[in-house]
Amino acid sequence: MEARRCILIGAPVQEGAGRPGCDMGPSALRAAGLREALRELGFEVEDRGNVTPPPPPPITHPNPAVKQLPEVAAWTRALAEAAFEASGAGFPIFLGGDHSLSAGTVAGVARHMAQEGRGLFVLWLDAHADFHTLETTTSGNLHGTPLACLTGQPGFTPFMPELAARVRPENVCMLGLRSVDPAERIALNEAGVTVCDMRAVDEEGLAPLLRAFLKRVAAADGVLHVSLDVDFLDPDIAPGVGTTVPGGATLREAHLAMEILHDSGLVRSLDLVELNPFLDERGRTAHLLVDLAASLMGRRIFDRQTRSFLQ
Ligand code: NNH
Ligand code: MN
Ligand code: MN
Ligand code: MN
Repeated sequence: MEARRCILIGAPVQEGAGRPGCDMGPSALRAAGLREALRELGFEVEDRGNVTPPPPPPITHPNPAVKQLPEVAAWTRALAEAAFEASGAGFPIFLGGDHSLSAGTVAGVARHMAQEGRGLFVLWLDAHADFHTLETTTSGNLHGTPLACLTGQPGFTPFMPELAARVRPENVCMLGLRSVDPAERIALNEAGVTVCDMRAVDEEGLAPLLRAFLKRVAAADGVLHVSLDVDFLDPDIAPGVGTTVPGGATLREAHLAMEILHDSGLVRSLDLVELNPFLDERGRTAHLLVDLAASLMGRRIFDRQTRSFLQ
């Protein structure tokens, strides 16, 4: 991969969320200056525009709660292909769109990394676990299912596209968790995912929790995909999301996570998901996401290694 090339891929998916508006996410992130922020950091930026899904396949699921499965399946197929291609050409940033899109993006990145013989690890920054299967979801909103799909939990075949590469549950770390449904609790007790809920963040601090996970990624010679759900952040600083949960990450916790991730050198791809510009306040949440992406890609005030201010 060309280390200094960022590839922007718009994924205006809203069929997985409970309320409309996430389809405007990619536009809002562009309007908030994502491309310019990355250029300032010295990246070449290639914006591939928005992905268009194929026609939805004629599928229905026995769980009557499930909403818009054909549409989400179509998005997943298209995004897995786009992500596979982009991860061979640079550092892809996927502009959501609701979180159901990650079933496609992460699968595509995992397929590329498998070809390179690198195991893919995933950091899931989210208030929610997104660990429902098609059988267990009660809201029927498929943005509550992508992590279960990606890690090969039962029942997604033959409804969702067959994934070329799965992510091992042991390679997943959830950070920021504070809303987990009963069926997700049961599944997570079996799965072997690393869980850092907000209590762990409060008591132990975000930095040591994240560093422990990054140490495992490095020890396995793995690479990392970061999936950032807006509701990871506290709603006081990030109102532009449909599923606010109080008690989220602060501004500095979120930036610190991004700065530590940058310094690790392990991150190869990023999802920015669940931004709903219809619910935002004058672009505030979109700007915050751009700033967080910039921190992840290397923006800082003072370089601690060289003890100097960067130009
Ligand atoms: N667990 C809930 C559900 O399945 C909420 C999922 N909503 C999210 N996930 N925003 O990140 O409906
Ligand atoms: Mn590569
Ligand atoms: Mn989510
Ligand atoms: Mn969430």
